[in-house]
Amino acid sequence: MAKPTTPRPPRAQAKADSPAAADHNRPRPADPADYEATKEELLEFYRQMVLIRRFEEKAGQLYGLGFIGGFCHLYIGQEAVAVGIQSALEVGKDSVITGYRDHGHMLAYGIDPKLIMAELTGREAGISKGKGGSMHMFSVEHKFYGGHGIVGAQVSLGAGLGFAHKYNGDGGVCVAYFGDGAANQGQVYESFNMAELWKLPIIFVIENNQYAMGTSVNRSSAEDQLYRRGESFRIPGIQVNGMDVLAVRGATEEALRWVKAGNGPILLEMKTYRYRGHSMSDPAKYRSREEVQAMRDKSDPIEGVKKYLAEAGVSEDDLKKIDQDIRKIVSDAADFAESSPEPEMSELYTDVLVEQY
Ligand SMILES: Cc1ncc(C[n+]2csc(CCOP(=O)(O)OP(=O)(O)O)c2C)c(N)n1
Ligand SMILES: [Mg+2]
Repeated sequence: MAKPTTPRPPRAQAKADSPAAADHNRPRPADPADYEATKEELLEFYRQMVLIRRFEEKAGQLYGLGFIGGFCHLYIGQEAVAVGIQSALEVGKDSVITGYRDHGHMLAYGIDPKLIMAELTGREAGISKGKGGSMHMFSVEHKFYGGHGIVGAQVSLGAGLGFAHKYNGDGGVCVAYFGDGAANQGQVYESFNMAELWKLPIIFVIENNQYAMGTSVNRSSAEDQLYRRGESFRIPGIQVNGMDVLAVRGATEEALRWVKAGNGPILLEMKTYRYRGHSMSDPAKYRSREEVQAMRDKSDPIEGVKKYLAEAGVSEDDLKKIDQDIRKIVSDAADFAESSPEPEMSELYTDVLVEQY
């Protein structure tokens, strides 16, 4: 039986003098090509993705042992997104903002794993003095603006960061990451409107990991092709294989060209997948083990970059050396995070906003 087609109302015509009518001649971003990485760049992508994976595994263990309290959302499976995008940015010039699944983005911005791990264990040496925890980490020095627990809030704040880049004329671009679930939040669209109207230098990145807590994107989204979500604001969108670091980097290059040419925002939908539950307390009963295993087997981003490395003539032994280095970095970070002191009680009264704005 033929699938019933959705009835459509007649098409509206744009008025001749409306901006929409003038849009016909507007340039479009080019279809991005996969990035052509040098051997050194491939090695660096591998190193960073393995660092994120091992760091997150260790964080999961420390959580299980009771060293980490509160919420903890792991990024395992999504590594190619943060690494592919942020390798194209300039740390300290381009700003990054994301949600609560933020450890990977911090690592990809070169922030010291020790300071991140110590933040997770709530220690004074943590990047937010142990007072932010997993979801609320910042490094203004790196222009990494968190770490946000309110779903979608980072998109509006990101538009503000984009505005600041434009206002200050500092040549920076903001990257605002958010999830497939956050993409259904109202403030996202208010931000899209302002960002396009004011031609803000911002790349909106939807990390479509297929689930918002226990709800799959197809169950929650009337339009599940999320790269199209900017269309009614005339923000172009590109759908990207977020499990392939070279595809991610290639799309980021195109997005940066678009934004830096003064065209305003662009939307990248990264099709990706999280291997772990939503947070450490999620038994993930809403999907089958087979589904997760199939993703790991067929699309793992680290295995993917290994194939590129083999083609570039890099041996297994070279990779083992990197693996060992990373294991040491992560275990040193964990030792530091377990052994450094907790904040003084007086710290409870600092960094508290009391002024009125
Ligand atoms: C405004 C708001 N509503 C609801 C929540 C509860 N909540 C936390 S995470 C989440 C799901 C978000 O999913 P998604 O945007 O896909 O991001 P992911 O966790 O997959 O990275 C929800 C509903 C919240 N933190 N903030
Ligand atoms: Mg999601």
